[in-house]
Amino acid sequence: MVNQRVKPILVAFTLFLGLFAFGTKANAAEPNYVISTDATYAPFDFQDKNNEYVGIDQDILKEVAKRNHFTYTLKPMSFNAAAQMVANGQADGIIAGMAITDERKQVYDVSDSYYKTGVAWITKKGSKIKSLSELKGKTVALKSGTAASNYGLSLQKKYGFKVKYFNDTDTMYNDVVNGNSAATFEDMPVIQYAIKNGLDLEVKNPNNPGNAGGYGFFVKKGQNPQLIADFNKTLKEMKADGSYQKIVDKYLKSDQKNFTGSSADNNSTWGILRSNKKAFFDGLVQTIELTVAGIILASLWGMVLGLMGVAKSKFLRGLSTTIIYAFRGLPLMVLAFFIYIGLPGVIGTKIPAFTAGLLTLILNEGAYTGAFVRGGFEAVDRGQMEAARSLGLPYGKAMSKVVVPQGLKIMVPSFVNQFIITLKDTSILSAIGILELTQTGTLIVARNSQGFRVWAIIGLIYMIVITLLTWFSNWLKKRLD
Ligand code: ASN
Repeated sequence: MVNQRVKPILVAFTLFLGLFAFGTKANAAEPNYVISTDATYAPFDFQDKNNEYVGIDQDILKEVAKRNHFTYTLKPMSFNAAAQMVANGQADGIIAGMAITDERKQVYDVSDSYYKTGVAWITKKGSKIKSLSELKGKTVALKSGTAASNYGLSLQKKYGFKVKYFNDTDTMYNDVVNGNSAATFEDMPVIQYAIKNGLDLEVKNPNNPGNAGGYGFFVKKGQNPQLIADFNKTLKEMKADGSYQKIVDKYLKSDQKNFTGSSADNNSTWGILRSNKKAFFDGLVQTIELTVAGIILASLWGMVLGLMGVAKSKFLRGLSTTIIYAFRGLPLMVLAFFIYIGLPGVIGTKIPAFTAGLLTLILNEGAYTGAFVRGGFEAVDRGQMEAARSLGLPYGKAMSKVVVPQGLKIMVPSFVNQFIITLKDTSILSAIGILELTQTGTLIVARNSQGFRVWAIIGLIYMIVITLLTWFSNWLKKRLD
């Protein structure tokens, strides 16, 4: 009986997911590549005042695509996740101020070098620390998965410092500026650009960068040789015809303000709101889409799990307990990375970020929902079921007419609670590059360094949405009563 009730829900659920999975753009005549990038890595990859991705990398990539007649979908996120996307086949290539190293050549095919780099070690401006040995016992900030972080780690034993990891360069810099970390390691051209634009840090080895080398464009080993060939060919042409130098000059010879916007736009809450209204709005829409779809589908899935949990069949009850146990136990971010970055390497198909995010929400929030739904049904006095059965109602009828309605009433507060948690949990999905509210905030702060104002605005938007959601839930509750 439970099975029969569950079946249509499962079918609808599968269809819905299928729509998301296959709803991505069909290939036009020109090939479309997925290219991942570091969302905050000026002057190579960053968002400008119009919330467009710009930078030396981005301009070169645009030119390569134009001259070789392909289009691409850009996936900006943290560097570490962006690189893993290519290694696992989720993206075709990565351009992210990524240093060419021997270890990386084992995993990726790489283009010719397009920019000179090397690792700098950095302290706060005016810091008394003069040599690496003075870092003994102190904390050094590193960015996960980068060549600079590997370089830092290779010195750790010798100099005896502790390390702390960050996902993006700006947060890492800020940890040193605020005095929480004593030093950091980052690529020379990247830190020099930030210092030139007013960051309060100091490079200790300006003439002596570690692991000097170059930046390249990377694809997964053995895949997309055409992309590498196109990149190399166009890079040569661009160096010869002067367009490469023009791009470099555009970013290095002009004030960063040209890209970040005026101080009126950046130095007041109102200015930030006004100049980023489209980005805030788009982020909010993405958050709401994820929340609404997540709430509906996770509730359905949770109901299925809950009903299975009180079914007559021992097998179904066991299955429900196992699923709830597994998905309640997994941290949301681990699940998101597993689905988005891990799974495609095994199943051989790309999963769009939104689908991966939604699936994460369904599995995680659905497990919590399943647990309280099961509990709610169990809380309905056993006597109710017995009474219904003794009146001659078959099990299924007794369930749907007597137990379920009473159980649902008990569950309403838990549902409301879970809706709010789902909304807040969408922020964790920023880690897989979904441009929802939190990721929108990260990108804006990377540009204007106005952490306090931007996070206050983002926090306020969440509070407003949560208030609306609570009102709606209360209204629903009254109607159910
Ligand atoms: N420069 C870094 C690396 O080569 C990449 C990055 O942080 N965007 O590992």
